[in-house]
Amino acid sequence: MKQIQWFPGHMAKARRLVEEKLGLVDIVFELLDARIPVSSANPMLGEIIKNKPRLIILNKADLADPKDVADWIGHFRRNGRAAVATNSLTGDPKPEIIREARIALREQLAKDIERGMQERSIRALVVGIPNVGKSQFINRLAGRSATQTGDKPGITKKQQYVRVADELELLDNPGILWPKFDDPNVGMNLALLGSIKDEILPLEEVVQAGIRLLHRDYPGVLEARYSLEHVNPDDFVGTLDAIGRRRGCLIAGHGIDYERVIRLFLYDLRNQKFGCITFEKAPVDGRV
Ligand SMILES: Nc1nc2c(ncn2[C@@H]2O[C@H](COP(=O)(O)OP(=O)(O)OP(=O)(O)O)[C@@H](O)[C@H]2O)c(=O)[nH]1
Ligand SMILES: [Mg+2]
Repeated sequence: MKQIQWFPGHMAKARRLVEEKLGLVDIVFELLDARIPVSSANPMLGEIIKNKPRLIILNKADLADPKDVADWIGHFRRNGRAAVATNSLTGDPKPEIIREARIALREQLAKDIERGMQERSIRALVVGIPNVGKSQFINRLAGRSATQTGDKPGITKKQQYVRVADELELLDNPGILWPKFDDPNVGMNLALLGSIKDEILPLEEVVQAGIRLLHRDYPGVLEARYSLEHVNPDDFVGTLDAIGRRRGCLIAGHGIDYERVIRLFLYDLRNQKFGCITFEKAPVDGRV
C-alpha cells in the first residue's frame, strides 16, 4: 500500500501551541474518532503533554458501531484511563464531561482543598486530529456557536478559549497530525474519514482501501447501498464501473465518470450511508 504523505510544517506549529499552553491548563481532553480510535490517537501525545491528566473523548460516537464504542470505553477504563463517548451534534454531554474531568483530576482537586483553596473552575486543552470535531464539541458544551466548524480538516487556525460553564473553560486548538505514520493503514484510515485534505491524497487508492475495509468488516453493505449483486474488491475498476452505472456517474460518450464515483463513495462513507461503522476493534483485555 502506498504511503500517504503530507507536509507537516504547520503541524509542528500546532504542537508548539499545545506545549506553550500546557502550563495554563489542568487537563487535556483528547478527542478520538470513535470509528478509528487507534488511528486517530496521536502516538506523540504522551510525550507532548507529559504527566498532565488526560480524558479520552470518543467523539462522533453516533457514526460508530454502538457495541464497539462500549467495548472501547470498557477497554480504556479497565486500563485505568478516563474515557467517555460523545455525539457533539445533539444532546447535552456537559454534565458527564464535567463529572469525568473531576474524577480524572480528583487528586489535584483534593490537594487544593487541603491547601484551603476555594473550589475553582477547570481549564482543559482540547486536542485531536483535524476534523475530529473539537470545535463542534466545544460549541455543544457551550450551547452556542462559539467557534467555527466545518466538514473538512484545517478549519481552526488559532487557539481560542471558550467558557462552557462556571466550572469549565476549554481551549480550542488547530488539529494536529504527526510527521510520519509507522503503519500505512493509519494514514489510510485518517484519509478515508476526512482528516487529511482530499486535495493532497491519492484518492483512488484511498477509495480502494475503503472498499476493501467495508467488504471485510461489513459484508453486504456495499451491495445494499448501490443495488449490486456482488462486489469483488479485487476488481476495483469493475466495482467503480458498477457503482457508476447504478448511480448515473457518466460522461457523455466517454463511459464512467470515475472522479464522481470516487467522491460519491467518500461522501457516503463519511456520512453514515453504510450505517454505523467502526474500522478498529477494541483489544480483548482477557476480561469480560
Ligand atoms: N455526526 C457527527 N458529526 C460531528 C460530530 N462532531 C463534529 N461533527 C462534524 O464534524 C465536522 C468537523 O467538526 P469540527 O468541530 O470543525 O472539527 P475540528 O476537530 O474542530 O476540525 P479542525 O478545526 O479542522 O481541526 C463538522 O462537519 C461537524 O459538524 C459528532 O459527534 N457526530
Ligand atoms: Mg476546529
